Amino acid sequence: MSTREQKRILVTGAAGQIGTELVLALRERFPAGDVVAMYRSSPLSPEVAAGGPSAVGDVTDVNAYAQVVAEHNIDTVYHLAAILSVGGEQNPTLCYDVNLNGLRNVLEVAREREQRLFCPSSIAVFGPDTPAVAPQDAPLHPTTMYGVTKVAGEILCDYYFQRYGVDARGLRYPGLISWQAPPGGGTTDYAIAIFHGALQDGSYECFVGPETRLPMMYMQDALAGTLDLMNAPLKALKHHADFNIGAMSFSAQELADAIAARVTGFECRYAPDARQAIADSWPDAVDDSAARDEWGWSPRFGLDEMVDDMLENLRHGLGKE
Ligand code: NAD
Ligand code: AKB
Repeated sequence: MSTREQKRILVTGAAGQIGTELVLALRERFPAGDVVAMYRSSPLSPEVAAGGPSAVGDVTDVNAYAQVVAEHNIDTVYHLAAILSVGGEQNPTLCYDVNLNGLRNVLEVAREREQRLFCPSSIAVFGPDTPAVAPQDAPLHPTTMYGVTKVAGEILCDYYFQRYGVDARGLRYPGLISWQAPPGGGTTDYAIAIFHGALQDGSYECFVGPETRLPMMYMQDALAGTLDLMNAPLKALKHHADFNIGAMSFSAQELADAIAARVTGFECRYAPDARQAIADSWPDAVDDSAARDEWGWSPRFGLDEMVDDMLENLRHGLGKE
């Protein structure tokens, strides 16, 4: 049960990797006409565009954003618009502007209109001094601008909750693996591109080394966790915008081996580039006991289940069944 009735929902960043699927999941759960997909320049997927209302908007323009919210009488916001880790190192100023000034605009409108808010964080909040299994409450010393904005974003959400009572919640997603929409410029994108390489070319050149181990999650689990956190009673939560959630942890080599066991002749080569340093600054896995204790987090997909499902869906899309 929801803690408050959700009347009209806005998803920012609705053309992105998560937004494309979250909009569809929300439209299954709530009347499709009440879920508004907001995008900026990248187009919405045909399914999202055809399945309910949409709006063009830029979260760094507070007046234009507030107008979208007012026009659609928005009650709950899933704020996914962001610049990810690789894009953030290419343009740190843009990353700061979208991820922090944009979030502040979203929080200000949430405060004025008493909205509920979901704002994802990331394993990018952690830095090289984090233990291999990242604790829930650890010192946060990221080395990317993306990570800096995610740490500050968590703190900003907590500030708006403590000071103004804005019910802002968030998860530190691991690298998310999915097949419906392409990833948006992250360090963990190799764990998706490797599937496309395997099915299209029979090979993949991986931009991190074989020993690189990171926390990862299949999109179906990420969507379920997002909706479950938003449905949790507020009084059950001790944390708000900074929950670790884990599902699986594997090295690039282990992923390549799992694919090779299912795609005859697949070969993975390794050519680490600048993204290796970002991957090396993140933990191998996370301790998600707070999410399990406070709102019942429990993932369904491990490495084998994820690889089977990815290959089945991508083969279907490519007509290679
Ligand atoms: P994405 O890059 O695929 O999508 C982000 C969307 O935001 C894009 O469609 C982009 O056009 C839009 N956008 C950028 N600037 C904007 C602006 N100024 N105004 C409005 N829209 C703008 O990202 P994603 O993977 O869907 O990630 C969504 C959220 O989840 C982000 O906060 C990200 O940090 C977080 N996250 C994602 C992952 C992952 O593996 N995908 C992991 C951890 C955290
Ligand atoms: C990225 O690699 O930038 C994202 C993330 C883990 O936040 N996928």
